[in-house]
Amino acid sequence: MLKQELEDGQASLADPHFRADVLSGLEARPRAIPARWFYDRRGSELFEEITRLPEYYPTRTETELLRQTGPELGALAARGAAVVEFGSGSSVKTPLLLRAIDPAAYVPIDISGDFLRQSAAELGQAFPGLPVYPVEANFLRPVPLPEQVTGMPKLGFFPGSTIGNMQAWHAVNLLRAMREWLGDGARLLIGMDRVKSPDVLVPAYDDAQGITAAFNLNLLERINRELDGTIPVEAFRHVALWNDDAARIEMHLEAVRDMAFTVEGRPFEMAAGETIHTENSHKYGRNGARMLLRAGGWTPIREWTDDNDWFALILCEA
Ligand code: AVJ
Repeated sequence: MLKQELEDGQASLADPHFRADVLSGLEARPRAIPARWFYDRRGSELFEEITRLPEYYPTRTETELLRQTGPELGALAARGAAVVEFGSGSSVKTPLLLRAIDPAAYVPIDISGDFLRQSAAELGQAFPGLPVYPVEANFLRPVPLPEQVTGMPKLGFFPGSTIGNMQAWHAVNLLRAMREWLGDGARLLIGMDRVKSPDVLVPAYDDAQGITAAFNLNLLERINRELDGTIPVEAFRHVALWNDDAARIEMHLEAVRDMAFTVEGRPFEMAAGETIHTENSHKYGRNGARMLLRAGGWTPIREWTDDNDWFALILCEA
């Protein structure tokens, strides 16, 4: 709360993790800054806009899958389950799941307290009888679940292909950690984006309206705002490319001219054509997805995809 207020004012109280990631990321070769720093207030708004773009198929495809599979999911879910969502919840997908499952409790876990409280309050209104226990935590570290849900069977919900942001080793660690927190007998419903033609993938990350470019460039604005940076944002170009060897979309920010700037007083130089790597979005084929889940300690038991096989919703068992 305090930090948010300061972000809106003139003062800057930088998140020490943001500061460390940016400074070490700009010093590294190749330069790289983790994708999680996209999501300040402006970045979250731009991401919302991305999800409505004609080229960005994942959100609408996954939402439609949830709509279609709701009744079947309801039949598969344990009675009296607690739904544990990794991320603070989407205003569209989460209600679809909750309506289908009719759970005994809902536990959203998110790093951003602001978003968490807001979406928890909205869900509480839409589902008056449902106990909501928000947990403000980074789910990349051990998460203590609220004691109110101790005896309940757990259904983890990890939509949006967020797992795609992680390298495979990191994704496996996270899946194993989720299995630990949710316990024996738990289930996990996860959304994973499929490998497909670069003709579909690249425009999804480089849209005609330039919203994804603005989302990427906002990271530089955020650095200037919060870390007292002097980065010439207009001298950077958004780049989205398909890396076939790594089966991922990569986003980069490319310097279009030689430049020098400072961040928190530290000097940096970049030559024309040099890039900062800002995001990986891994895509998985049918077998690769199942292998990743198994490596993470989960057994896939049911899978739903759209007619194009562009996106998969996979239900797993611990
Ligand atoms: C939120 C990580 C799933 O990788 O598709 C969208 C983020 N980046 N456009 C994705 C994103 C650029 C998104 N995830």
